[in-house]
Amino acid sequence: MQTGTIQQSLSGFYDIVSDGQIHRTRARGNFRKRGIKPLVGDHVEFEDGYLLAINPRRNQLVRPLVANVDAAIVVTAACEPTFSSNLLDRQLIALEAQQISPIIFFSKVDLLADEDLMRLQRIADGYRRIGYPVYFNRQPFNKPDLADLKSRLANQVVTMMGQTGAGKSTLLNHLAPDLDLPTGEISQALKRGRHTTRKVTLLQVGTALIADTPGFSSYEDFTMTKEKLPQLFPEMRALAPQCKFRGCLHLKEPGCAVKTAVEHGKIMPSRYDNYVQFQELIKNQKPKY
Ligand SMILES: Nc1nc2c(ncn2[C@@H]2O[C@H](COP(=O)(O)OP(=O)(O)OP(=O)(O)O)[C@@H](O)[C@H]2O)c(=O)[nH]1
Ligand SMILES: [Mg+2]
Ligand SMILES: [Zn+2]
Repeated sequence: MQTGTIQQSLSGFYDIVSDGQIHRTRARGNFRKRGIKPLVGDHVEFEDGYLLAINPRRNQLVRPLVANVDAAIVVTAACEPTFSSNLLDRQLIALEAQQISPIIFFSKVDLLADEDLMRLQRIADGYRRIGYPVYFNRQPFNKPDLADLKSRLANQVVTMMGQTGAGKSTLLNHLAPDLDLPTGEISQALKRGRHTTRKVTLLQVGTALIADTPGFSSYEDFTMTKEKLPQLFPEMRALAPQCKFRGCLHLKEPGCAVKTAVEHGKIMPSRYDNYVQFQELIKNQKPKY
């Protein structure tokens, strides 16, 4: 029996990395019977070309479909496609819910018009104040940023995350030029709604394992409860003990420290607006059986 990590899956086969070598395996039939799908990132046991067992997962994302990651690089286009704080916050809470550390990487800052640069810079600073590592630089893929990012990722399992065309594969190519991953044409990808990257694949980048992933055009993951949601916003989580009521949802309650912080400009209005919208979405969700 050998152990390893699933690197990619293609049409019923699972490639497993074990001691730097790749082994192509098939899943034993009873996984499907039990409704278990092996995922990229799974720690597994295998023997003679058969995947035999999956170890319990530390965490698991639905989009991208990947398991057991420490951190995620949320590649966020400053433009082309237009920046959306709502889409960014949806991804951040999905990561927070799985205890995956988000790293926000703004792409295409070089394409911003002068008048938009200041606005986006303020937004980037806002996320930095929350405590997230944020990369925002008008010189795309400059050496200091790449070196800083690489050292941050050392020895970690990481996933790329973000919209189609945001620049996930492009960033990976800058981190490790040998990868030579295919990248898309900006305008073309958006028009056809096509993904350049088609499947999740774990790649060795220095001492890190990083999953390149297909992008998405929208992001919906509201499986958390309304009580859990405020805990997925670090700046609200920090203030909640100062709210008058325990379990304050920061909506209509009096004496709410979060609402006061929004009024005083200490919490980004966009974050609070998105929070309120997400609460609404959770409330209106059809119950799943
Ligand atoms: N000017 C500029 N172009 C960028 C930047 N980042 C990415 N691009 C371009 O954006 C296009 C799309 O990049 P990709 O790396 O293919 O995007 P992706 O996120 O991997 O897309 P999917 O694989 O479809 O999910 C390519 O033409 C890149 O050259 C950037 O910072 N500045
Ligand atoms: Mg790609
Ligand atoms: Zn409150």
